[in-house]
Amino acid sequence: MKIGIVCYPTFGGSGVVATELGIELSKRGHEVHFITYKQPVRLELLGSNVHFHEVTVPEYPLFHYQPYELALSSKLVDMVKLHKIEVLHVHYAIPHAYAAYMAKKMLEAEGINLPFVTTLHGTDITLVGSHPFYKTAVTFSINNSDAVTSVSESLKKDTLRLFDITNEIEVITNFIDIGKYVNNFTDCQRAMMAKDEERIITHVSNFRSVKRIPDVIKVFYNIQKELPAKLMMVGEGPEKEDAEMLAKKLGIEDKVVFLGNSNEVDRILCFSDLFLLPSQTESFGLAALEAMASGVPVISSNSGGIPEVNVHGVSGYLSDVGDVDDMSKNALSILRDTDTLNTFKAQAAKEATKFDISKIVPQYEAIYEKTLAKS
Ligand code: GMT
Repeated sequence: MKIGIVCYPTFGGSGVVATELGIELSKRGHEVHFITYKQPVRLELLGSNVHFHEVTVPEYPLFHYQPYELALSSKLVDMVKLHKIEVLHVHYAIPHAYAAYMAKKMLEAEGINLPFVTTLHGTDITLVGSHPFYKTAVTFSINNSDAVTSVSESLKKDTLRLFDITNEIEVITNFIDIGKYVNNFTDCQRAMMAKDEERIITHVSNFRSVKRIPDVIKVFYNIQKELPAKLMMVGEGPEKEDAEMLAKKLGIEDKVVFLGNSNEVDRILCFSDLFLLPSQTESFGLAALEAMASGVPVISSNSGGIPEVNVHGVSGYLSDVGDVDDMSKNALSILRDTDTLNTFKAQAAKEATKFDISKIVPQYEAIYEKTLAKS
C-alpha cells in the first residue's frame, strides 16, 4: 500500500508512535509518506520506501495565526495526487483529522477517493479537544473519519464520554520494538552517571503540568533519604525551571541531573533502576512502556490508560494521583533489596513483550485494508 502519515514531528508520544509505525510499515514493503512541518525526530533514515514532505506555512503579517490546516490540506492533496497515496493515517486529531477531511473533500471533487484513518492519542481528547472552542470541529472530524482508533480502552471511554460519537472506535494499543531494547547495549556506561551503590531513578516527559513534575522530585526526595540514589530528568518543557528550583529548595540539586531532550532515551533507560510517571492522566503512557521494555520497573499513578500498561505488583506499582507517600513507599520496596529489584526488572521486561510491534502493526494494516475495501 501507499500510505500517507500525518503527525507532530516533535519529541512527544504521538509523533514517536507515528514515526515508528511508518518505519515498520516501510520494512513490511509499504511505501510511506510522512507529511508534516519538520522531519520527525526519530526518522533518521529516509529510503526508497520512506519519504518526507515538508508543509511550509509562509508568515504573513495580516494573519494573527498562520493557517497551518490550510497549508497541510493543500499539501495532502498535492502529495496524494503526485505519489498516488491510497490511504492517509493521521495521528492526533487536532488539527490533522480536520485537514484530512478537507483534503478528502478536495480530492473527491476531482474524482479521487482518499480514505483516512484517525488515531486518537490522548490530550487531543482529554485536555485540548474537549474544550468548547474545539469540540464541534473535533467531533465532526472524528465522526467523518473512515476509521478511528484509540491507543487504549481508557481513551476510547473518555472519547465516548466527552464527545457525541457516532463512528466506531477501535482500540489499537501503542507498541514497542522489543528487538531494539533486548541486549541493545553491552555496556550501559552507568559509571558515567552514578556510583556503583547508587540507584538510578529516571523520568522522561515533555515537562507539562499534566506530568506532575513536582511529584517526581518529591518521590525522589523521599527515596534518597533512605538510600543512595540519583535522578535523571529527561526532556524539556514549561515545568522544567520550577523543577530545578524545587530540587534546589529541597537541597538535592547535586543528585538531580537534567539531561534535556535526548535521542538516546534507550541508553539512559539501560542504566536506570526505576521509572517515575506520576501523571495527572495518560491515555497510555508510552514512556512507561519504553522503560519496561528496557527492564525498568515503573512507579506510576493509576489514571487513564496507565493500568493497561503498568501492572500493579508485577511491572511496578500504581498509586492514586498525587499520593507521593504511597509512591515513595512502593519505590523503596522495589529498590531496597537487589533480588527484589532484579525480579521486578525481569517482570517489567516480560510485560512489555505484550506490546511488541510485531503484534500491533498488522492491526493497523488490517484497518487500512478494511477502509480501502469499503471505499
Ligand atoms: O503528553 C505527551 O506525552 C504527549 C502526547 C502526544 O500526543 O504526543 O502523548 C499522548 O500520546 C502518547 C502516545 O499515544 C501516550 O502514550 C500519552 O499517554 C499521551 N499523553 C497524555 O494522555 C497526557
